[in-house]
Amino acid sequence: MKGIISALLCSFDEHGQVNEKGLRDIIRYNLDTVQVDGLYVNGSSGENFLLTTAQKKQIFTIVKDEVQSDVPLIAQIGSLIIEEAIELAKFVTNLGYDAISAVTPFYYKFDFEEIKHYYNTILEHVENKMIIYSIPALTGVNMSLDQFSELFDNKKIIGVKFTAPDFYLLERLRHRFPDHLIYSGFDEMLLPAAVLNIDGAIGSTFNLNGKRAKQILTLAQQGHIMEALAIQKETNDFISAVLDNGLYQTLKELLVTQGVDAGICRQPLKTLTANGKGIVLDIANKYL
Ligand code: NGF
Repeated sequence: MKGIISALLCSFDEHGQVNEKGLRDIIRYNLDTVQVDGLYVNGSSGENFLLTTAQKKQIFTIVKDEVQSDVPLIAQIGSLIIEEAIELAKFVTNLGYDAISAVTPFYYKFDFEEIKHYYNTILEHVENKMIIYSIPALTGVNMSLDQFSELFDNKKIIGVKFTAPDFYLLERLRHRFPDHLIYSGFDEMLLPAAVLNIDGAIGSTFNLNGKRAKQILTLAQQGHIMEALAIQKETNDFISAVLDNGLYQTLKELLVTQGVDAGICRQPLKTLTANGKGIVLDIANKYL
């Protein structure tokens, strides 16, 4: 489960329903064209926190059916409703997902004991491996090195998806846990994370830009930092254009320019205006 892992986008129709054909198209584009090393399903990029339980299960099922065992699959099952997290953890484990991942519980200001209880409770119910999903900018949950260490005492917790710009903490994590899987989560910061010897990266922009990301990771691992930096610069020109136009909407519309039926986002995420779609064409012409 190392390398460049796409945080999979999902295709929705104008009624907010999963467009199965579109989702299969997105998966095929990731596997056949971008050639990513794995898929992270129902994360932020999959609009997970806007989905019903039935839709989450539908997506997990379609992805496994399309991918089979071609690349590793990680299922994000985290939920504020712990029963839902457990139900989804069991569901994807039965489907044959290689690992589960769960966002740190958010909204209420949970203390660390509560966060630890959340992970350990999910894992009591399921025979699978867990990747913690740490994204403080969206959850408000910051964990210290010692707190990660306490979570890692549970042997089923095998790694972390680290979506934070804290390279001191990332270096300390790598140093203290050489055998845990550490994935970076900010695609625009892949190079500095790669220099710190991460195992891989999980990100939204890899749905389109995964080949450049793979080059950055590989070059950094080989010590060719300035060459990697040139590709990170080009990547960041691409990412900043995408972010300025609306992250998930623009990524989906970019897929549409490549012949992928990527659909639109679920409400309350906006749909692109005609002007926004024009910008997408410019981005596609320049970077794809
Ligand atoms: O989309 C976000 C929200 N972060 C993703 C990634 O860390 C998480 C990142 O790729 C993710 O994609 C998922 O859970 O599905 C950014 O989109 C990217 O670096 C652009 O900022 O922060």
